[in-house]
Amino acid sequence: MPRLLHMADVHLGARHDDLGDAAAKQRERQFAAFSRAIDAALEQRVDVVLICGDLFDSNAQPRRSVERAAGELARLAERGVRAVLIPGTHDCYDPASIYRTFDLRALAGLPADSDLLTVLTPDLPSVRFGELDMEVHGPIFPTKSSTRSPLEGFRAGASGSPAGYQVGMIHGSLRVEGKVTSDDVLFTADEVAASGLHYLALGHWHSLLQGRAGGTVWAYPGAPEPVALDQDGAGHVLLVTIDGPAAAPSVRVASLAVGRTRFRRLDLDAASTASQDELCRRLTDLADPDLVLDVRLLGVAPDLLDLDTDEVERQLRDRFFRFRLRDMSVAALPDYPLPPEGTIAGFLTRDLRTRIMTAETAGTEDVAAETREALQLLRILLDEPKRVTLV
Ligand SMILES: [Mn+2]
Repeated sequence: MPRLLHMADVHLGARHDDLGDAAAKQRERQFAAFSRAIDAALEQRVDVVLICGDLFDSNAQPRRSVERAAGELARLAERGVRAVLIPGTHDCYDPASIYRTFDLRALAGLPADSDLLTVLTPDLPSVRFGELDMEVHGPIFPTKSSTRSPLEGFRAGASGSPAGYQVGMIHGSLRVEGKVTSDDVLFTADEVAASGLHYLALGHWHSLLQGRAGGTVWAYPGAPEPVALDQDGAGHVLLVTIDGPAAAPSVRVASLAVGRTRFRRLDLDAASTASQDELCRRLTDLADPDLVLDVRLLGVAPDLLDLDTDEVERQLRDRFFRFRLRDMSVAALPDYPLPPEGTIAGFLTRDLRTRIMTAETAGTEDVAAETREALQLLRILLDEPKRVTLV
């Protein structure tokens, strides 16, 4: 009964150009998640760890970073846990591949013939662990992308080797009609169903997803720690248990959380927001250095709510791992007596109101919101011109 820990898309050494000063911090968080994944493998006493591509964010990494990663893999080897890696798209097996430049097995202190650490390549597309009655296949291309499916003509167990548990590793996209139709490496559910694999360990998508095609269970664990801040399905590795006779085993997949970053989307009603200060106080109560908080202000904003979202973001930035505020509220319609008809103000107010109603009826909400704002601005210009600065 082999037990596997499946991870992918760790992206060690990611540059995070968009994060500025926080980039180094995020790289350390990613390494820490990798380290926790190794801890989890040891705690769970798995037999094999599968790393399905993009362990490194690029093929150009300093030697000390590769040594540090190899040090983590050595912790598995010391306890007799095997690891199998495949190159991905970021660390692809092109002529400059990090897996050609560095010998991970040697860096992990293992002899050249050790089966404790294996990098699958076009020259070594599969490895067999007799003790576990298991074969691991990695149909790898020597290029970043391919027009051919990695599963084209593939059939596990057809190589004449003794049958056993059949596991595949691919870094690429499962074709989903209408959703995923082009990518660097693409394969179909039909090909998965015909693969003869019992479990297909996938990488490339950064959020957790699993499914079944024919007799094959497939899963993407997602990134152990989010690589970009919109990857709210990231933060996991998978524990895979293959049970029963090798001819028709059952496969169980469970996720383990290893990432620290958490995500929360919060929709607030603008109508119940008294002032910017009050909003800041309310959000400060949620302060958490591991939280990515994405706030949307919706509904109808009171006339007197004067909000500077950039300023709120500046004030709250240090209280969260990442904080974003989007003001998607619309301005209130006038609830005061309209200026008399026949005056310019009266004509403009009525004209704008009609346009708002027309836009709302037609469902063009962006036009309606913009016109509401124009109407609100008109009222302020007429009543409190000193509040308005024209730039
Ligand atoms: Mn990736």
